[in-house]
Amino acid sequence: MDRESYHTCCSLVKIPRQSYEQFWSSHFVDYIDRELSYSKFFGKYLLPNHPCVFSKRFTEDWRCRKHWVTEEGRPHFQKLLQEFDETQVPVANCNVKEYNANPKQMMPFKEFIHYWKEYIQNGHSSPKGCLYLKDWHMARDFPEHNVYQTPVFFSSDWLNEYWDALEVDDYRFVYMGPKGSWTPFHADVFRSYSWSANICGRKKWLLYPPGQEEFLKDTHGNLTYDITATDLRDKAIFPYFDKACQPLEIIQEAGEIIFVPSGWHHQVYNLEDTISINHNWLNGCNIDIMWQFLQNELSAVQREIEEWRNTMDSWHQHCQVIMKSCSGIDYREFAAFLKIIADNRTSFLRACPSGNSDYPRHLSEALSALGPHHAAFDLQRVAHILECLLCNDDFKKLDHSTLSLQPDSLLQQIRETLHSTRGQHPPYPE
Ligand SMILES: O=C(O)CCC(=O)C(=O)O
Ligand SMILES: [Fe+2]
Repeated sequence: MDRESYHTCCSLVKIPRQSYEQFWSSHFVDYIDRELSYSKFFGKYLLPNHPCVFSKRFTEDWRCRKHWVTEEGRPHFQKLLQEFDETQVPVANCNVKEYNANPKQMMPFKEFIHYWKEYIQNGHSSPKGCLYLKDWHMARDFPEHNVYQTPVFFSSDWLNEYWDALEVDDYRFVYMGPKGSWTPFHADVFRSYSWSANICGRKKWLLYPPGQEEFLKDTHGNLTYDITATDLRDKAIFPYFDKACQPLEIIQEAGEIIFVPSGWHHQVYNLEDTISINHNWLNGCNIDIMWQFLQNELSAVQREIEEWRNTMDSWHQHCQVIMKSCSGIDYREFAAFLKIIADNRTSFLRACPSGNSDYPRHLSEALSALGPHHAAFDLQRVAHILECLLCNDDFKKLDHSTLSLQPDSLLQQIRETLHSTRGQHPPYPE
């Protein structure tokens, strides 16, 4: 990120995002077919939270685009079997609905491929239903494979940076599904962004901008499972459906990458036998959306167990436990997450320009490629969210003794870092 973009972005991030109605009336989804600077992507799509599609030239040199695909552009079952054979992979059944998702089971990769071949031979049908290999942590299971590179546009990725640091999880996935497999209506984990690249095959995406989901809930407040279901038109079940806008429909071809913005609900169909790489990610541009999501999740839990509020001393802690089990994160972990992101940028800025830092090579490469202005932007954003946390009544009520650094000390540390390294980046615009 250059000096000028840093200034623009720091100013832009302070004003509310443009309403999506304006986006609707003025935009088709941009198709990016030429070189695009990171700063342009940042200012035009990331910050405003608008979708776009990158052409296949952005995945042309990925190894999986050659190795996993036949000359005819179909999944190369033989090569895939050689690589992954007995590996256990998660497989969903698209024909079975369980709590607004499809139940998954683990099976050997070769069993899934055997099923897929039979499914094709049988005219894309099977008594077993339509199985979809999804959310497979292939990059984590096979770190030496290096079959694709995350494009620089998506490299400011706090979510995977944090989970990599804990060494327990990540949000980098491979999806493989026959024609007809699909993913029900949802928004992504913690309201993160996603990017998704088709290695082969085609997908149809139906996207709704944030806020529209309120019209797509039934009388009990449950989100529809299938946005094309006929019962949406039944006013007794979905009273607000007629207020919803038409979804944005995007057909994604082989090799193309779609950028799915934060909090946009979507439903996805494989129009052909399709393999894709999908990452969930978030950063300084949508961390406010994640923070809003966490507050909404906590409010929902609080409403649910409101009747016990005055009878339990540990009611607030209890709400956090429930929130963590339902949403995967609580306020304490959110603060720990912000600390790791801040610490990495602090040591990066303090080590600049000599560049000696002791975090993993790919992280140091990503921070160096994005540069000191970006690290400063990130620190400003962490500081802003810490200020919000410190003012939050629910956060104040929690026991902070287990945090390795108190949020107010972290905030102070960030301010000092930004001050002492200001030679590397201009001051934050007032
Ligand atoms: O490709 C799919 O089936 C779903 C992908 C998705 O939901 C995502 O990348 O966010
Ligand atoms: Fe998604």
